[in-house]
Amino acid sequence: MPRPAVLSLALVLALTTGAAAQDPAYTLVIKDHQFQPAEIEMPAGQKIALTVRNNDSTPEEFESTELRREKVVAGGEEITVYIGPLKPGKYEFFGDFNPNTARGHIIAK
Ligand SMILES: [Cu+2]
Repeated sequence: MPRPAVLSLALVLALTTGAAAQDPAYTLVIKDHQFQPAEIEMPAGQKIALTVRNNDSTPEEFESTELRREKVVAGGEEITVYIGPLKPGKYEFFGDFNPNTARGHIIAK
């Protein structure tokens, strides 16, 4: 019966083309309303899982106009943001609740 084989192939394709555990993973930490590190280098042309951990007690919002991402991370919590695949270049991000101090950028190469 061909039907089960077709279904399992479709499942394998779904698992390998989505955001998966093998995506390169990076972590940003927020402390004292600043991002650490303030500069992250990432491979261009790949989907990236970026975890943003907030070690402050107050909420922050990870935001990037260039990456078109905006996500609140509560105090003491963490979020994961999927970005890319990116073209080589520099992408600014900031904390929308503390935009004067919480700033950084991604370098994709
Ligand atoms: Cu915002």
